[in-house]
Amino acid sequence: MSQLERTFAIIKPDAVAAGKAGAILAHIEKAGFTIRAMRMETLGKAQAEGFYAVHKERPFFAELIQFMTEGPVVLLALEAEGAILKWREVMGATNPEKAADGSIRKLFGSNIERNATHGSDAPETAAFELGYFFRGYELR
Ligand code: 3AN
Repeated sequence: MSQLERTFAIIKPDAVAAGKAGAILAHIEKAGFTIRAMRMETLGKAQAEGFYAVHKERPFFAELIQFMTEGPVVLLALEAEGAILKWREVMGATNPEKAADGSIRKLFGSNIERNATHGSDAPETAAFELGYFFRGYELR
């Protein structure tokens, strides 16, 4: 039996700066997610580095941190049955060129780095990422 689940999402600086946050939120709700928590802020360097700590050895790490701190993002807790996998599908592949037609990254992403949205990739990362940005009382 499928179960209600929560995942963590970010509308990244490229999409917010392009004025696409509203369209992406509409897409999220149309896809059947409930928005359980939401906040807009500009991430600091240490905050972004902590969030992406698993990628710190990757060659693109410094560039990724620069990008993620360049302007405001929208932080989201999304709920649905099978939310983690479902949100990965709705977003599409990391590289917008390879993302399925109609997916958020295909519609709103520019390249593999500036790809409009983030989504947790597993239950453990969803728990870490939700807890990293939201307080317990915000997630009731
Ligand atoms: P996803 O966000 O689809 O889980 P990850 O976890 O491989 O993808 O990458 C995390 C983030 O790092 C991506 N959302 C993207 O912004 C950036 N990224 C991934 N691969 C590259 C790359 N080859 N060059 C630049 N940035 C990248």
